[in-house]
Amino acid sequence: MTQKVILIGAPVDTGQKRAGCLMGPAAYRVAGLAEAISGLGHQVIDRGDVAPVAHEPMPHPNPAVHHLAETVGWTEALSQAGQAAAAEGFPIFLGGDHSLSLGSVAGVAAHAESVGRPLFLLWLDAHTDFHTLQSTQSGNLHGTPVAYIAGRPGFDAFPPFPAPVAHHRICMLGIRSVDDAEEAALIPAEIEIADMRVLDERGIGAPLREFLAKVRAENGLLHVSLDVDFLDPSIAPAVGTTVPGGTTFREAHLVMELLHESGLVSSLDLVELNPFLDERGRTAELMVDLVASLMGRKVFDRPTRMH
Ligand code: 4U7
Ligand code: MN
Ligand code: MN
Ligand code: MN
Repeated sequence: MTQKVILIGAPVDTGQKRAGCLMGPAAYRVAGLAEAISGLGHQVIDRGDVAPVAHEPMPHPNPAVHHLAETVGWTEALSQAGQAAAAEGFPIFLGGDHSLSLGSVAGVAAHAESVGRPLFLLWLDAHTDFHTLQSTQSGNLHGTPVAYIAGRPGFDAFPPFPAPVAHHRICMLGIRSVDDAEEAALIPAEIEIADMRVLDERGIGAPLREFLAKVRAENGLLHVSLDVDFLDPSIAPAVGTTVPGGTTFREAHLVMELLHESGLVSSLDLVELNPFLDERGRTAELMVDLVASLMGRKVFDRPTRMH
């Protein structure tokens, strides 16, 4: 299927403390993201970079929390851009750190609600990003988006999340770093967590196929959030939060190929790329190649097989 792909630059750098993610959108453009997608026959529109809504500083009872006002401003701006783009085509958000997903997913959730379809979320990450503003110890808001999306309390400074995503509609792959407070909140939740131990034992295809079957059964929209640290740092060094033991080149491509075959993905975040930490652009190029697989590039162009 030919898509109308809308690129939305989100140079967000305030959700963590290591400067550089603001160069992410530029690095994806230099690495040829638009050309890779249009080369597969899709239409590509680059909307340029979004700017955050300005706010006065917002103090928070948790003294670790930083850049709250900036993050709220990004959330508002990206939610608006995301809702409009989702109504028109297939948005790809070029990050920017993972706090951008507070806004991108709010936008696509508002769109899903307006068309009366349930939103599903596939979180490809080393981390669960399930902190509330009360529970985060680092105060880095890139560790909080899934909590906001799932409707956890404590996000009073933010716009109310439109139609929070039900736990059974969330799946996480690649997880290998979970803080105690996140674990305590996740244990009773029915969020599907295929951590690295599960992927070692079952492979990455089986849990993903199970989740895709759920999306299909409910005629859902599917948002995919790809954090660079989903990948093993040996192949993707350009990220501030490296965690050893990540997914391999082929595991990551297989995820993208299965997602393409499913035809279910409706929006995508590319987050946490820090080009300042890259080696000759290799991480940016790998991310572009993964997007190409998601958009239909094949190793060998055999007729699609279902398993
Ligand atoms: B990312 C962390 F403590 N949990 O809260 C935190 F381990 O978007 C990391 O997934 C969060 O990269 C990582 O700071 C956020 C930490
Ligand atoms: Mn993340
Ligand atoms: Mn992460
Ligand atoms: Mn639940």
